[in-house]
Amino acid sequence: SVHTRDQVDLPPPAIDNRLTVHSLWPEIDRISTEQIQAAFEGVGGDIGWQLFAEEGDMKMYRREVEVDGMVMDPLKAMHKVRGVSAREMCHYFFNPRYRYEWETTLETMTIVEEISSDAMVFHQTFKRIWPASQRDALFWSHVRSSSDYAYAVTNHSTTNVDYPANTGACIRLFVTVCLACRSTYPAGEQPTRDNVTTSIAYCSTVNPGGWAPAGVLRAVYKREYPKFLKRFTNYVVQQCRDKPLAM
Ligand code: 16C
Repeated sequence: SVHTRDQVDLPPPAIDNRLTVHSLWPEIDRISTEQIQAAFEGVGGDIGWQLFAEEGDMKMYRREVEVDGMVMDPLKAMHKVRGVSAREMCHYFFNPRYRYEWETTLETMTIVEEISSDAMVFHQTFKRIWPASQRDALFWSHVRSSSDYAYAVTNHSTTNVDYPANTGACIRLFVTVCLACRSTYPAGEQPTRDNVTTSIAYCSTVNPGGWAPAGVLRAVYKREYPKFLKRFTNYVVQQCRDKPLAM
């Protein structure tokens, strides 16, 4: 019926065997483990995270990093969402079926390889930011359960002979993204849509891959990252309404 989400579609609770025999597995495992650990770390300490956007439970921090005049500011966002689980959040972030519904920076998305139920390779082109050239990206995406009621999706740039960089109109950018989520509910109760809360940590580092004006780039991400996280979380809440909670 229209009210049931395919259980088979949801991120699997354990790593798919087909992924562990793939040539990308050692890299996927290492980078995912590192990214998930870093995502769950706080923003205190001397690393120097600066708050640049705040709205309700959502807080966004960045560090200003330039390499040869190119902006590569790491971003870290924290949010809390009620009524949806970590697994559901990651399901909608990972599964390409929903991507055009929440991702507003996309021009095109191509599935390059379906590695397993929990890993894929994507090619994406993005809307052009004037006056820079249009960008594209080629990255693997992996969803996993990291502990009880915690799931995460890691996206990281890769290469593929069929998708060479910088041959057409686009400049290839490089991305490392991690959406790490953890759900909690009151001790002694069963989890339900009414009592579950999911904490979200979203970390992103984008290397523009070639010249782009620093001022324009910082103005764009200051607007686009909050827009993305609000839109994506609202989208998941809407999608999950009237569906059984999947922990
Ligand atoms: O994580 C997000 N989306 C995932 C699924 O698509 C995936 C994507 C990662 C790509 C992130 C890079 C996006 C570059 C977009 C450039 C065009 C923006 C157009 C804006 C509208 C005019 O992990 C959610 C991603 C949310 C992205 C927010 C925008 C970040 C901009 C960062 C600066 C990019 C440098 C581009 C150099 C011209």
